[in-house]
Amino acid sequence: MMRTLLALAVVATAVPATAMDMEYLKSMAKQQATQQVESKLGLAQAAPANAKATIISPKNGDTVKSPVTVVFGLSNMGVAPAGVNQPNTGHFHLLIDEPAVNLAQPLPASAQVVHYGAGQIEAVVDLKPGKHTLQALMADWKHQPHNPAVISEKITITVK
Ligand SMILES: [Cu+2]
Repeated sequence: MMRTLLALAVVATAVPATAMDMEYLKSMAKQQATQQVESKLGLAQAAPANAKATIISPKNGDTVKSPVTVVFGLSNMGVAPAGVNQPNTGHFHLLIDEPAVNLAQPLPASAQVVHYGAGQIEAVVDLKPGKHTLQALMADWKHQPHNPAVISEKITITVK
């Protein structure tokens, strides 16, 4: 193992970095520095460009039976478990029946603000009969919504 590492280190230093590599390394360093500052100050992570959260299922207007399986969708960003500080990622939260949330603060956990901190992309929720609204909201490793918040359209469903 040690021998392999040494061999890799030699190869890495022997190959000169191309201009593109340098640009990549510089952007990575900048990203890491930004991330450290965000962590220290407890600031929201920047949302990746064009990041979009959706609820794939159920569909707006659907009539369903409880428990309801909710399938989340995400584009242009990744899913990471809570506690894992990785740029351009987050974990899903389900907002049930329009809870009041402050997007500038870490999200509280409640029956109406459900965290999927293991990185789940599907959830099963118990809902009472009647109309309910559902909305998916991403937040970073410290449960802080991104800036700007990556939040889905709000859907309304009826539970039989
Ligand atoms: Cu969370």
